[in-house]
Amino acid sequence: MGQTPKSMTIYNNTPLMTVFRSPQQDYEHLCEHVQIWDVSCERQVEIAGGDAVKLVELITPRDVSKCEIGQCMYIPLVDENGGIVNDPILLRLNKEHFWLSIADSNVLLWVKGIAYGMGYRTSIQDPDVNPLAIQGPRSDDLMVDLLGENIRKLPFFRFFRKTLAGTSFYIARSGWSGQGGFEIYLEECSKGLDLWDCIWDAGQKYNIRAGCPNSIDRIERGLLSYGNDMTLAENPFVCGLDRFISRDKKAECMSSGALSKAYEQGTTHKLVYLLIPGKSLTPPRETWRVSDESGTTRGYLTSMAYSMRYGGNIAFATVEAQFSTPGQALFVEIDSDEQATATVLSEFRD
Ligand code: THG
Repeated sequence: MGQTPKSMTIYNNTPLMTVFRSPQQDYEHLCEHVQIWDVSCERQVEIAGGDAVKLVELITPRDVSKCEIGQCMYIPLVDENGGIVNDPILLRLNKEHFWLSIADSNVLLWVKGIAYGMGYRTSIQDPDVNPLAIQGPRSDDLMVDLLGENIRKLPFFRFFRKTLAGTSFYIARSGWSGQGGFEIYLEECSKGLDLWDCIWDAGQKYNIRAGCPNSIDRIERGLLSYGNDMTLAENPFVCGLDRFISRDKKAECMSSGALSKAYEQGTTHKLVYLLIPGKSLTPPRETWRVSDESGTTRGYLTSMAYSMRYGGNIAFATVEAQFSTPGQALFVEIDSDEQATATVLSEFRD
């Protein structure tokens, strides 16, 4: 049971719904009630074995030794040149057993190749795990009804094991929205429909709807989308991910040389948060140029949505660093004969 989506995309070779009613209607419902999202496209890359810690430390500039069993950690993966490979959530299931819950790029083969090349003792697989997100302000009430009062005490980015609808799973307080909620990592795929129906029925009293990551909500919340707001061509300093780079990390990391250099040199570009006041603009099919007063190209939009809260279109854009100061006026080239004025609200998360 549920509703029919209006549009979808493909993410990690898996369908992902993008709109159910309209971005605005989906957003309003998400901010007030509770939604159930099929986010099985968030594939898991399982890393286990004696060298699992070494391998995870090698591929991220974050200090993974601080990650406890039962904890999630947002760990940008960075290559030897400083480029961002993916931005997964790491789940530490056990001392030498991890899942990387990945964004849309091929991490499995990247990690397998590195482990083989390094001669590490690891087992790396794509387990049949399908995440399901429960998001929105009534998520806690709904999950308390289903799993008991102690779920309320689950801290952000922690998980524990629970059973529902005849299947056991990890449930974490996480999710790709600004409205709070949980993610269930379903391992028994055959139990998926029963689990969905069980949550759906209990959710009726909270006005539950089927939903999906919402563009307005995620841009307002400042959640970056891999492949759009950051790619292999950007390093974490460009994208405001500085706080996920440990400067005192003890373990070997393949990006540390490139990132130290990038830090000293400073970046030529910065990801910024832009406000484009006025009417709701249709998100571009092709990349929209960002220019200065003279019409010279200074960067590109990477994501955009219309936000009632901001009374205009909010966007991420990668622009030349000297144009990234808050208050900077810029122009978005919508068409050869149409321009919109824009203002830099802030450097992303700086
Ligand atoms: N959940 C799961 N897997 C995922 C995503 C998810 N894989 C793909 C994609 N989303 C990965 N990207 C992100 C980006 C941001 C966050 C989570 C996944 C996030 N960030 C918090 C923030 O920015 O406020 C907290 C980051 C922190 O401070 O540690 O939640 O959503 N399973």
